[in-house]
Amino acid sequence: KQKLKDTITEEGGTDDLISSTREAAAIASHIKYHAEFTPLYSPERFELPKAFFATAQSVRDALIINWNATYEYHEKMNVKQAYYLSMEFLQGRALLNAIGNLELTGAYSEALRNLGLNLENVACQEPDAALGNGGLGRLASCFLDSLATLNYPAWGYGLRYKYGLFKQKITSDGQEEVAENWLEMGNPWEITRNDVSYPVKFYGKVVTGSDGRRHWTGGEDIKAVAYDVPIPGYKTKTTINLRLWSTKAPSEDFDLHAFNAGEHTKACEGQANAEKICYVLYPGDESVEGKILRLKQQYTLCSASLQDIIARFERRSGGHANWKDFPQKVAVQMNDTHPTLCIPELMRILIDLKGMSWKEAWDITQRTMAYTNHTVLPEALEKWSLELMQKLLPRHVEIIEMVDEQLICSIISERGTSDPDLLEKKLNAMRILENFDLPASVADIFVKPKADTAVDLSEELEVPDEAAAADAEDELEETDTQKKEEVDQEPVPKPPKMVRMANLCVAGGHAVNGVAEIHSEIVKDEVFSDFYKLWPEKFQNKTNGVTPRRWIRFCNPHLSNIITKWIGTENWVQDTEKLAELREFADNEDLQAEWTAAKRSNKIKLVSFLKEKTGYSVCPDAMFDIQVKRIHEYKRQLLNILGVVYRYKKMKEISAVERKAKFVPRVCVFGGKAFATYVQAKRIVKFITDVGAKINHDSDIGDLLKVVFVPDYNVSVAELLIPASELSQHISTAGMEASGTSNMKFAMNGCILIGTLDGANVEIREEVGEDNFFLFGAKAPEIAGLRQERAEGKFVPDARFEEVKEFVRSGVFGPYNYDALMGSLEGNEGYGRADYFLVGKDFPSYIECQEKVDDAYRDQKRWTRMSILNTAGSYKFSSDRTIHEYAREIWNIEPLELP
Ligand code: 4GP
Repeated sequence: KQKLKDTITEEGGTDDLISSTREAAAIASHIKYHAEFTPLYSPERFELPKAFFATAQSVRDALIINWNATYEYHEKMNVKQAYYLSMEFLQGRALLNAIGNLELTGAYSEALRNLGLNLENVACQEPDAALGNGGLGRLASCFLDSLATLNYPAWGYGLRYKYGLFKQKITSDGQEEVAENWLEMGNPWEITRNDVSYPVKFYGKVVTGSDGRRHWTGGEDIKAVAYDVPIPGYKTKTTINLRLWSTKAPSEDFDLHAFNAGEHTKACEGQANAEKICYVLYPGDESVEGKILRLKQQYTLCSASLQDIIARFERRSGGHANWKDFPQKVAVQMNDTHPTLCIPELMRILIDLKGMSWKEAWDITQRTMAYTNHTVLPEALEKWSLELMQKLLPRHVEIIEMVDEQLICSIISERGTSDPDLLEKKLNAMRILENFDLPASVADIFVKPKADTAVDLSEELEVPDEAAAADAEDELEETDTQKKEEVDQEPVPKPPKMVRMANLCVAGGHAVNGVAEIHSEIVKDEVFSDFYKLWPEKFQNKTNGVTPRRWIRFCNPHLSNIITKWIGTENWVQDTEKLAELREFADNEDLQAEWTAAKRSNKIKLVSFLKEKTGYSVCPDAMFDIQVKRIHEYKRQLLNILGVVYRYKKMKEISAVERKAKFVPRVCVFGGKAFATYVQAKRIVKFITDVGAKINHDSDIGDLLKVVFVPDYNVSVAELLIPASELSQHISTAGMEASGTSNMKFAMNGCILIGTLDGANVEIREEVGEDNFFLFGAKAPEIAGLRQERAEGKFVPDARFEEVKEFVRSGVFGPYNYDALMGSLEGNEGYGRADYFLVGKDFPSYIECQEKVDDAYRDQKRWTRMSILNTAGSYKFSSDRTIHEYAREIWNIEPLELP
């Protein structure tokens, strides 16, 4: 009886007891069947790893039924379908999510109990599918969940990396990266599709055939093989597909003669070459080999996916494809610039293989493609060396050159040629090809006039760069010959010719969107301001969202049940607007008591996790203050840890009694990975762990302050940390964080944010109310001026900032040399840009804001009210809302529910 009651509590629903018992019994026998017939482990032992595989296999069977039904129905109805192309999908674990979406959590829990196991322990066996790096990849995964839940005809396409994002180990030297072999024990969620594969070509040459078309021939061919991952929607049969490509050599590539002659490595070369394309996400690209590999990855994703999409389009058209209809049947979303090659690839297929004219092909391409920008960091706006691209993808470069030329014509016709300087500036900013002479056809109509007279431009035909060079020659003749010799001896090297992928995306698609309101404004006004003037109709905002299934319902069942009870329905999991109804109970003492109890139980769970992973014991009564995200200077983990150091220093300066009275006990948790070659980010990790090692062992401090760096932060760690968090930090330099999505997850779980007016923080604050958000720091429009001031040496640092740096330098935190870190905050010689991320500027307002946080936390009633209002105000940040917006405003697709 008790077991059945527990089942009901876990499901939060009112399942019929008898049918649920039957269901559990059926599931248990299904699991046992797989334990016996899926020979992953010794058949005698039914231990946790084996139990996980057997359980997953049984869930997969259920998914496959829905997945096939969805596919068949979409095929039959032949409706427009959206394709989300992304180099990253940060899926995390699938088991609890799948059974949750299938509404089988209670039944599985009971089935496993009947087999003597606990569902949570079984679920922990699953390795995270970490085919992503950060927010962009996790967003893609949230979108898949929403697309399925909302019954949209849509698929994801990505790459099946053999190794996930690295495993992060924390040693006395800081972060160490270890390969993450997530597929080692097999992946129960994927379906190998040896029947679905496409050739992908690299290198070779382009010739004009007797049919007048361009033919790309020779070179190196590999094969992209599909691996399908069913993605179930919540409370719906719709189960969509995430198709991941893996690369192989065509079978004829195996050199049997060489092998038999003992040349084993040579014989397998083709295979090794092909397979390495899908080894890792973002292989190091310092070397030419690394660059080639990345470009090969991008092209594999684009080429295989488009071939697949086109094959489906043709099949669904019953062999009478009307290509003009293609954009009415297909929408392709490019998640950041990594899938940009889709644009020239679609053009190539349409022109060279389907025989279309440039104009027709361009119209179809533009109407099909759309691009999402996820960052304003200039270093992240991809550029590829033209030379390299020309070797690897010669036909695509021809097409890109034509797109560039076409773009130049659009710019010229829009701007006119009356102000050539301005025009030249525009062209330099907007062209797809960088450091490139103007094409001859355009040089005919564009001429840079001498001086400032408005000459008739159409008369002069010289290419501007050459004209400039000639001017330089004239000048030289007037100066002394010695100088000329100097110049002759040391010609200024020409900057390399590059292809700007983002510009190609903007030109080749019909929509460009940012991921939060403030970011979309920056995209329009700064990143692509010239394009915005040219094509304002292309630019949109789509504020990010997160799936409430994974990010509250399943990761925080305790709080979810309370919400269901107070709102009176569980529908809020699909219709998050209902969360706003919690507002009216924010002061209710009963709700407050339940709310606090849920938070406490989540904190207690985290306490044991932290102990297990780091050895540190922390007190669940302290405030849990968490910052988890990729380690990056703009995200300013450094500001956070310097704030902690300042707090520690102040604690040490007073007596134990005063200390207790003045400070609220805190556990400061950090987590996140630094990109392997990002030296400064790795120094930050080292610094945080050193500070933790010192403070956590200081007996004066005890439970008043603890600093814990959680190693190997990933999706499943986030699922544990977020529900337990009370304060979370989103403190990027204003204007630099495109949106953030963990801020949404934290708010949803009743956590209060401290943050700058950046990314989605702005909108979160609007929704949860100013009083329920701790705001500090410079605002986005002030940043440029502040940087200028900083660079000119006019910045006067706050005494507290100087004090904290001095303290760090005094060696309290160990022998490691922090000069490079502290120096970056000052712009000392050799440390580059002076505090580009404005840590020094924001430090005083940050620590003052942290004092307000302490005050608020002392009043637990007020804090709990703030916490409830954060959950209530998070309703807007469901990825269901975001996906509806993409579907309506970019893709033009409709939901299609299975009968
Ligand atoms: C991230 C942004 O940094 C983050 O603000 C945003 O929420 C997320 O994309 C999803 O839109 N960018 C990346 C990246 O992950 O690699 O550029």
